[in-house]
Amino acid sequence: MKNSCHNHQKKIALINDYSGFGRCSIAVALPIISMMKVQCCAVPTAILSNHTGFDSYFFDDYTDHMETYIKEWEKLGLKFNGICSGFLGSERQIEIVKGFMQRFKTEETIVLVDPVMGDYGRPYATYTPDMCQAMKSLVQYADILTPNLTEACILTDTPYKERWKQSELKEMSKKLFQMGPQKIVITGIPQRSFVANYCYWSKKEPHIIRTHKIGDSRSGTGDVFAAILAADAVNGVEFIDSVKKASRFIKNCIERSSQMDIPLTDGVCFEELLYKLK
Ligand code: PXL
Repeated sequence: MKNSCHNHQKKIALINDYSGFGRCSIAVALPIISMMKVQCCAVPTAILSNHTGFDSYFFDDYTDHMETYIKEWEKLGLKFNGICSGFLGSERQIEIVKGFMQRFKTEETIVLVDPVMGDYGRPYATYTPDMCQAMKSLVQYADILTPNLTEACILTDTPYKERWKQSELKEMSKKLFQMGPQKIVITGIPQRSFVANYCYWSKKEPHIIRTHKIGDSRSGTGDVFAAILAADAVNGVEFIDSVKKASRFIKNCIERSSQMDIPLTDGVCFEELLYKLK
C-alpha cells in the first residue's frame, strides 16, 4: 500500500524570501536546517535578485500566491515541528503568516519569529511603519524571538543607541516577553571588542553570550542565527547551548569570509564551514 503520511521526519516550515545572491533568508536557512537533519519546507515571501542591502535589486512580492501555496500543504496534511518566519514583503503578507500560524501551530510546534525589519538603527528599504506595526502583532505567536538591537527597539518603541546597560536590555526584553515569546535573544549588541547576545527566558536569569568581534558585521548573519536556533529547538537542544553554538559558528564564518576577502554585502561563506553543524 502507498505510504501517504508525510510526517515521519522532523520538519520546519520556513517563511522567508528567496534572494538569489547575497546569502540571506531561504538561501542560508535551507542548507543549514538540512545539515541539522531537519527537513526544511520553504514558503517564499518574495523573490529578489539580491538582498536589499545592495544599491539595486529586483523585488517580486509573492503575497498574491501564498494562500494558494499554503492550501496545498493543508491538503497534504503536513505537520510541522517548527515554524520559522523571517523577512516579510508587505503588510498583507504578515496577516497571511499569522493565518499560517493559526492553521499549522499545534501544542508541539515551536515557532521562531525573526522580526527582520532593519539594522544599524534603521529599517530596511522595503519596511514601512505600518509593516513594523503589523510585525508587532506577529510576535504573539512566537515561542522564540530573535531580534537584533534595531528590531528590538522598533518592537518596543525604544530609541536606538549603541551602548546599553544590562538593566536596560533586561527592561527591553521584559517588554518583548510580555508580547508573547518565552525565549528572546537580542543579537549583535556591540560591546567594545565583543559582540553580545542577550538571552532572556522564563526559566533562568538572563544570560549574555559574548564572542570576540572580528571584522565588520555582515548581512545574513541573523538568518544563520535563526536557522540554527530553530533546528536545535526542534531537536531538543537547550536554548543557551544553541545560542552559544550559533554565535561560535557565525564568528568562524565571519573570520573565514574576511580571510577570503568576501565583500560585506555578500554575507558569510558558511558553505566552507557547514559541515561543523553536522
Ligand atoms: O538578512 C536579512 C534580509 C533578508 N531578506 C532580505 C534582505 C535582508 C537584509 O537586508 O534585504 C531581502
